[in-house]
Amino acid sequence: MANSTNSKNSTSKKTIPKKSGESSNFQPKASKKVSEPIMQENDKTNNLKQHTTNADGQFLTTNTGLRINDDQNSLKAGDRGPTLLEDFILREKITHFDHERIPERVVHARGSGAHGFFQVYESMSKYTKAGFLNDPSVKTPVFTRFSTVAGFRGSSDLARDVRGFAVKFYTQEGIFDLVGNNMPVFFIQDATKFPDLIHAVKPEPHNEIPQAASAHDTFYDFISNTPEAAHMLMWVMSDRALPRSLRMMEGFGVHTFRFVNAEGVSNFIKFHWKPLQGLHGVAWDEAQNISGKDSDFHRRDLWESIERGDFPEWELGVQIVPEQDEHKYEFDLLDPTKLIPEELVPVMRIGKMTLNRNPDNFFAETEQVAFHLGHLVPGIDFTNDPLLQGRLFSYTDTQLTRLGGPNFQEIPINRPINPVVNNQRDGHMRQIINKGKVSYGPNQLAAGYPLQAKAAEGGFVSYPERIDARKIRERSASFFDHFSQATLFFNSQSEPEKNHITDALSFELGKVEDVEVKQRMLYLLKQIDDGLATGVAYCIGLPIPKSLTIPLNQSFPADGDPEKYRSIVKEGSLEKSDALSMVKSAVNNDKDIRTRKIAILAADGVNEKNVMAIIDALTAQGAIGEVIAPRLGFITGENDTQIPVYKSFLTVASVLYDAVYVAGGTNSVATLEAEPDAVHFLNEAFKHCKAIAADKDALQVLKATYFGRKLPEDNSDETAMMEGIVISDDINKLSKQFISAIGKHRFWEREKPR
Ligand code: HDE
Repeated sequence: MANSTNSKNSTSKKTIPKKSGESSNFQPKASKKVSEPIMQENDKTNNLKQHTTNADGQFLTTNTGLRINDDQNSLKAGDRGPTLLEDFILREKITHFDHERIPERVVHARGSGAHGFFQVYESMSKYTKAGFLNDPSVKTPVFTRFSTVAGFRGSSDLARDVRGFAVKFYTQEGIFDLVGNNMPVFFIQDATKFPDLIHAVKPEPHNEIPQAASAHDTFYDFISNTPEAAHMLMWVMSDRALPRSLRMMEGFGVHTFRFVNAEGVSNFIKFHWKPLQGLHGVAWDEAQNISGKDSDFHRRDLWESIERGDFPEWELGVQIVPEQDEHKYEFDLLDPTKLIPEELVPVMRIGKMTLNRNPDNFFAETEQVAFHLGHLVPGIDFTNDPLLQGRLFSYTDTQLTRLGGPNFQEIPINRPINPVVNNQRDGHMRQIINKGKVSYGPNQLAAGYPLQAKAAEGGFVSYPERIDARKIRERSASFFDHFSQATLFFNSQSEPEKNHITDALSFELGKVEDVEVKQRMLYLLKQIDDGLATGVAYCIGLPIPKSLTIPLNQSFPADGDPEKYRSIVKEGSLEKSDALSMVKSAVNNDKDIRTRKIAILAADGVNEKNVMAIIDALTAQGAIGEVIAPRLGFITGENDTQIPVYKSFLTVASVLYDAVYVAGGTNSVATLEAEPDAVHFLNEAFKHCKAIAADKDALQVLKATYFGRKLPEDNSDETAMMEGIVISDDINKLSKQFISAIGKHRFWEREKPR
């Protein structure tokens, strides 16, 4: 690794030439050895500490440090008189308040972040010289921000949408940002279409409706004229767009990047994040209800799990394609609407990220953090993916407005841990005090400092890719297969997952008002899968058109030949890829129920022994059991034990839980059976295919539900009444079976037969 100084007891040092006042040469001759500090996980936290403050034990002051005597009353001419302009304390306070808001991100406005660290498993020096990927003893601090794309800053977490997955690595060689999504492909192939895509998906400009939703005319008008979006559309209509938790979703770098090693050898790579909490989604009906019951559901879940010490973890994976294989596949590696199926190139898991600290201040950290693909370290480089290339412009540009000027890198969360030294100066809100009269290079007056670093000294050198080309506005013909991978994605899903996609499209197009747009969409869906198009056509009550008067693909120049831009359907080498299905992909710990939330329905007279036994059994598995009763406070068990109530039916709903247990006890059961909220709670849990357990004497509560009549009359020998519903008078047996049912996440086969 170039400039590696990371290993413990490291003696390796970076050489920085020493200033020589005598020298008339720009490159000083003498040199000084500077040993670099060993990088550790708390380095960024310590770095942030100098900017952190609190009011403990302190007097209230103005911004100039003047102690304030009265913060309750403004300065007036008499106690009933007008307020005086002289009141500089009032004016300072109000002025600051008036300017508290900054523009929200134009996309990815709603987000949640956390601190943590990344550690590589073993040196990747064979492929990359990036220091943080070379030394397994180094814990590189990270700040990660998850987001939705379309909604405003105050919108619901559970919108059907792509999720941003942006990681800032504070490495010893500078900041590396991996600014990805929870889906491995994107809607468009060229950056110039991004404003169109976002204008189409955002609330419609005349009435600003709908919020955080793609189910409207302008989005499908754009999509139905943009067949390159077909593959991404499948992902967004799948349950990937409805994560159970930010901790339970995958992440992807999307574009093809390069790793470059110390010898200058480059390999193409795709980045992946694999969640160790499992990979799970929720049902669409559930997502809509969560948005009403707790629109901070994902933010709260991330925050609470870190506070509890259940630190979320992801493994960083890479797919590596040697340079000579660039043209080996039927898709183009530079096309961001294509993925490399894991069956063709397996994902190598190379390290792990752990998020273990919540921000101290949402605005200062999560809101002000600025990501950018161009935050790069030696050993990682770009490809010519036209979407990636356009992003390289956008991310700095947007911060100038959002964060107010060119010094946004000086905001504490955005500062690297290693020194920043250059001749950039001044601008709004400059924080650093640069000494000396020299702010240019080359210079002689400052002996040439700051110096350019050679590659061996850690200087970044772009990969010298050979380019021999004409300057043209064109897409490569290798980008025109818009449907093969959309079909591959659809075919790779389990039956319930396919049904969810059909339902999602029926919902979305059901909300579209323009008939022509709907029909174009049906035509487009038919190119992906006949059954899918037929299913959606049936639900929205329209026929699939046989042909279109205006060609499907509108992404061609004014005097381009539409024939040339026709979508080509290529036969892929794969018919199915299990890794594309959340249900089928074998993600680590999927059976694990750690951090799952289980509702325990109870009322006065409950069988407290069983309540405690279930809570203990769940806690032993790392899950969380919460007692929910008709009112807050305490309920009294059948043996007079006082049991604290965590939430009442008024403040929570079944959609906020992963599974439900109904405890026995004559009076409790009678209350719950007659309590519409308790019955509704169970109905929803059943509808959303969740595990349900009940003590045998609580069976009558289940019988009061809409699915009660589906339960077998005689269950004398069986614990499992039907898939995912367990009942028993033996609490140990019940706990075991219930835990195994929760581990299966959902029982989708319960959904209506089609
Ligand atoms: Fe972004 N994107 N994007 N994007 N993006 C932004 O930058 C943009 C794209 C992604 O938590 C903005 O700082 C263009 C793909 C994430 O702060 C903006 C194009 C992927 C985040 C911007 C894309 C992403 C952003 C808005 C097409 C997945 C949130 C605020 C060429 C690989 C980062 C900001 C955070 C944010 C531009 C496409 C991911 C406007 C022009 C593809 C996770 O600069």
